[in-house]
Amino acid sequence: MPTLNRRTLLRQGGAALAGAGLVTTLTGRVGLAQDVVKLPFGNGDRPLVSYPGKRPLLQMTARPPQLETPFAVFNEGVITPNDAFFVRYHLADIPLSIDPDAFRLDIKGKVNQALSLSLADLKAMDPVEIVAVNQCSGNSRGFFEPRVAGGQLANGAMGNARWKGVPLKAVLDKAGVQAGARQVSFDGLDRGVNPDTPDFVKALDIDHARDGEVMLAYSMNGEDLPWLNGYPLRLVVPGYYGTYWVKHLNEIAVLDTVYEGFWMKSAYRIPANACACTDPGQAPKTTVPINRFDVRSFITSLGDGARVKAGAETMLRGIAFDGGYGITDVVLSTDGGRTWTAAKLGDDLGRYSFRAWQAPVTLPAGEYTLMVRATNRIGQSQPLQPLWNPAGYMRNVVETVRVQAA
Ligand SMILES: Nc1nc2c(c(=O)[nH]1)N[C@H]1C(S)=C(S)[C@@H](COP(=O)(O)O)O[C@H]1N2
Ligand SMILES: [Mo]
Repeated sequence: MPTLNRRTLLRQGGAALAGAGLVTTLTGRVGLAQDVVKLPFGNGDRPLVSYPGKRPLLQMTARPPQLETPFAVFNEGVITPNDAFFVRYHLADIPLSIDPDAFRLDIKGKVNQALSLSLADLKAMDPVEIVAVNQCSGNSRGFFEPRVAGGQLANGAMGNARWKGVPLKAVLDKAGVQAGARQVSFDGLDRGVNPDTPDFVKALDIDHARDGEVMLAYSMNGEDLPWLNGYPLRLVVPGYYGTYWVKHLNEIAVLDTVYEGFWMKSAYRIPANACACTDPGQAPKTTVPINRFDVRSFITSLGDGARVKAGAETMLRGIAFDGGYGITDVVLSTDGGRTWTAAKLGDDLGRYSFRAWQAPVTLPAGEYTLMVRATNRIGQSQPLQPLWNPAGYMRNVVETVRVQAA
């Protein structure tokens, strides 16, 4: 339904600065929900709502905006269009206007020279580009059995884009990291409405922060970052869950301690074991911060319940990705996992990107359980039975699509 609060919020945010000219605001209306998508789990009704800069997406919450990409988008190509890219926020006080000329990224803490960099300063540095998947830790959480608390997402809290910006390392080197540095923390312009809500701040170990791949991105698929994806600057942490990809990034601090804020110490932690799992219903004894993606693959060309022409060749298509080792194999089963055949991989856009795959199948009349399973360069693959953890993170069971050939 129309989100009255949200619309008023947008109007006020825009009106306060209308005419200022130099200020970029989140303008446009939140569209009326035209349709409702039914996700295949309890309480799965999601209105399709269009936000500024976005085509209609599945709205999980309005305050803050949390939007999921309709799954059919992933069959259109391996790059997710900016207007279809999912949106996730924790805190309701998101920035509604930013002056790109006045915007500064501050770098402080255990550095020789604190810096305050403008967008122009950042854009004057040597740019780098990388194609990388951003995926929420809780992507697919709605499929957990037994159910778990948290955003009930289907498989659309992921996307793949070409990010452009400067290596975080280059900026840290400019500031001069001091001996004894252990972590780097990242904060953006959003806040909680209630002052007691912990600010969304994330941290990376110093070696990770300086690996040359972690990026301060100002562009996505050749355009400015969409507002709701972190305009004007966000962290890109290739191969790592989206929680680290801090949006509207304006403050970086080099620390000689391990950062202990809520979003690192209490939230976004996984069981400290090889499967990141527990017995259903059990809490883990020890936890570590969530980190790299596990391996996933999807059939995108057919949805559950689809019909194909019996006896004719059907080209099955889909995507696969992992935490950055690179997908080496995708196999497909049409008999519920008894036998598997290799799919053909599409163009390699780099080890952090979605990798397209395709496989021709010819199915005599009948019902079929299609399954897809990917393996990466270090031999990691996907479990045939779903793994469970209380936060509903890292789902990567082999996906199943039931189809009928007639
Ligand atoms: N400033 C800020 N950055 C943030 C968050 C947030 O709440 N605030 N959420 C994180 C989480 S959990 C995810 S999954 C990604 C989602 O990125 P997107 O909204 O661009 O798709 O943003 C991350 N960056
Ligand atoms: Mo997330």
